[in-house]
Amino acid sequence: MKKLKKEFSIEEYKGSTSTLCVGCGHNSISEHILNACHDLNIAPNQIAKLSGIGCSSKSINYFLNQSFGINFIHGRMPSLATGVSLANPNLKLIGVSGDGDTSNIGLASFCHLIRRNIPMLYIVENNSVYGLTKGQLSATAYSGHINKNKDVMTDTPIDLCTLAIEMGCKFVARSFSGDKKQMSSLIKLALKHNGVAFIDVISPCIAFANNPESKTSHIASKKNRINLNNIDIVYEKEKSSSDNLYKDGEVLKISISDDKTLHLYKLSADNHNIENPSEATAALNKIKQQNKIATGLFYFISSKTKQVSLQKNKLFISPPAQKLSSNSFQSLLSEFK
Ligand SMILES: Cc1ncc(C[n+]2csc(CCOP(=O)(O)OP(=O)(O)O)c2C)c(N)n1
Ligand code: SF4
Ligand SMILES: [Mg+2]
Repeated sequence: MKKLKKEFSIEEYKGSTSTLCVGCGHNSISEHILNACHDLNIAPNQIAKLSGIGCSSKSINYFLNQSFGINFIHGRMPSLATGVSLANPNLKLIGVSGDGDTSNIGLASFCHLIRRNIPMLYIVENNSVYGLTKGQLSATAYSGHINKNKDVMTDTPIDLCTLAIEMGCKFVARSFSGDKKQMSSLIKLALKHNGVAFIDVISPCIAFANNPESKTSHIASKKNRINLNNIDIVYEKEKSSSDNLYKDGEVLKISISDDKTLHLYKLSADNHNIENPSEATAALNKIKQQNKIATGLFYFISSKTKQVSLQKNKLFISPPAQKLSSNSFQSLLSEFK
């Protein structure tokens, strides 16, 4: 992708020092997010980071310290995002959630966010366990997955990607926390998308799900992964740096704005058409039946204009709040102590 003249240094995108376990996949994802924002030259004060509860949700503290940030209640980040989007539609929203936060306690909120197509990047840092509360299995754990505590997943797992496609999400992808190149391209494309851009990221929990029987350990995630495609965002007048990289596959070109085109490189010629939701779902199910994990951009419909489907006339919009003085704010807070 074309190098933009940077207005902000990389330091201005950094966050606090991570308190997560060393080697946790979530730490790598924080790095990918901050690097993508720096590459795209987005002003840090034009970004709002939103999350729920969990190690993954804590991670918004470890990037973009100069951006707005709210750590909300468990599973309700989508509701928060809906409110923030209405209050200030000009902010870029980055939501970070966990598999438990999204697929268990917050499943309904997730579905409604997609129905409303709130413009935001929605990342699930998926380790198939509740890391923060010591590794219980979450609803995304693959069939037969066993965590460190030797709990076995016997229930039907929820695949957040097929669910997102079914709910009408027009940007659905999966990647692996250790794949810097793919994560970088997906996040950059997602930050330009006018609607929910959902990325399910396999992010190994080294404390509770990195055992040999785990399907999302560092080793298993790499071994079981089938990557369907790679993407590149290309300026119209520029020749793609990776034009000849994937000689065996097809290249699909999708216009994403007046001057940019998405180049999608299929890694096998018979891989599905990413603009067809039924083909995308069928491809994911086929790979799941092989006990493998599909990654790549699964479904994408370019939307050049904002398409928020929130029916503003049906919502009660309160008049602008009066700004409280510092003293009044302190006295209000003291009432709740
Ligand atoms: C209403 C409510 N129920 C349960 C909890 C306890 N709790 C905190 S985090 C968490 C699960 C987090 O798992 P996940 O979203 O996968 O994040 P991870 O820690 O794995 O990154 C649970 C059950 C809570 N904080 N609030
Ligand atoms: S417990 Fe797991 S998810 Fe939480 S910080 Fe440690 S490795 Fe990451
Ligand atoms: Mg988890």
